[in-house]
Amino acid sequence: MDQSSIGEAHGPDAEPATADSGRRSFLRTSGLTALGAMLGMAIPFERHLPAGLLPVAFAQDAGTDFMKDKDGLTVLGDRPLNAETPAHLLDDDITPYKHLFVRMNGLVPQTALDANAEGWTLTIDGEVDTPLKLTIDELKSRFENVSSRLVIECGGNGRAFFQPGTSGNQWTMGAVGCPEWTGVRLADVLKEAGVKQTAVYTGHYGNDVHLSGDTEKVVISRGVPIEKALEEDAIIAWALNGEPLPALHGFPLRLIVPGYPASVSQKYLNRIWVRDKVHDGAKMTGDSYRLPAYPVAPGTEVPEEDMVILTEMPVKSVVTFPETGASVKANTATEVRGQAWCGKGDVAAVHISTDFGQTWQEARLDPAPNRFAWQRWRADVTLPQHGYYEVWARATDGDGISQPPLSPGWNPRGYANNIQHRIALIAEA
Ligand SMILES: Nc1nc2c(c(=O)[nH]1)N[C@H]1C(S)=C(S)[C@@H](COP(=O)(O)O)O[C@H]1N2
Ligand SMILES: [Mo]
Repeated sequence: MDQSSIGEAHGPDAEPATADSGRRSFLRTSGLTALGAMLGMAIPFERHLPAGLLPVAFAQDAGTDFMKDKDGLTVLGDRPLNAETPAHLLDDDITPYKHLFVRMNGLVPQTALDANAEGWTLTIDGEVDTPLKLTIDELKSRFENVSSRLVIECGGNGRAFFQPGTSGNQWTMGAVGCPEWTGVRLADVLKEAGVKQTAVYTGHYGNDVHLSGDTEKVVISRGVPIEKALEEDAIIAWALNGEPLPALHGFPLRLIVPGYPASVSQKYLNRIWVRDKVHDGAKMTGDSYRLPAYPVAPGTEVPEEDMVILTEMPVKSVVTFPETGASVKANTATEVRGQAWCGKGDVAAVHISTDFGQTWQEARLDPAPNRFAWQRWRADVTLPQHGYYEVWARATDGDGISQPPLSPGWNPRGYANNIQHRIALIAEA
């Protein structure tokens, strides 16, 4: 890691380095400091470590082992680590670990790197009758265990297609996946704590490390309206496809709140704070995960007070087979297939076009195995003569709203782009 870059501002959300806060000084006198705790050992000379300077032991980039069990992902950045999945690698009904996109806002915590869940607890506090502090064993034994396939999609998926461009990771179509998650229902745990009448929102916390290395700074802390949290789909998960959560995906616990941008699906989860107002944690305010309250012309500067929180993600689909650029035989039926999903739950229909949107053919759409899983669609296409074609896919939700051929709803930070996915197909004579 380049020492000179340590502690630099990272993107629009970065905060200036701060001097020691009271809590940090307290931790310093209590033996193992927070930084030391993350390293798993004392740092005897920590008092000489300039504020905000990150121990090189925390160096994390794509050059390390992080991506070694990932397969075919496109790395967009290595600090923080972000990688998306090419559409043709999203063909599985259950996304395997190796093909699941990675979105880190900070650094993977040492506990996850060590797969060390010893003493891990999840605190539920705030507007509840009985605050809870649960070990993972207690979570597993006191609540019904559930497994479901739930889509997670980054709010910025599709950002790369906005014109003019907006800042942030230039995700194309691949910041999405649908693994099977195992855990307990968030609603069951909240009910056990007893949600008070005054509860308005949840606030989620994890133990990942801010890019500055400053342990006082929260990497990301988002939340959802309490009504959403009390729906039965959201889960507090400890397993992905039957295995303990991998380090990159939130070991040992994470939230999966389907339908909303995946930024609410807190990894490394150790606290859910039930708030009596809209949560105001890191990346809940300003332009983060917010959209203008009204349509704006592309490029418009929108006053902060006119921005509203992005909640339900729009209906969307990907073509997962064939791979873009593939050759097929003209005048012969060829299977085209993909996945479709929607922040409201189920998808109503998928149509495809091979003539740049002039005509549309309805695809066969499988029912979802559970709400908020993506749905397989298939269609047989016959291309009339040799030459260049495109397959465009268009999913429609239960309210008749479907994907547009151009990026809809330009917004300053490039969220919620559900533009139709297009692949190229070459028909050979
Ligand atoms: N603790 C923590 N949770 C987090 C994040 C993070 O940086 N830290 N990133 C969020 C965002 S923006 C996304 S898109 C998803 C990505 O989940 P994945 O990396 O498991 O695919 O995790 C969310 N949960
Ligand atoms: Mo995200």
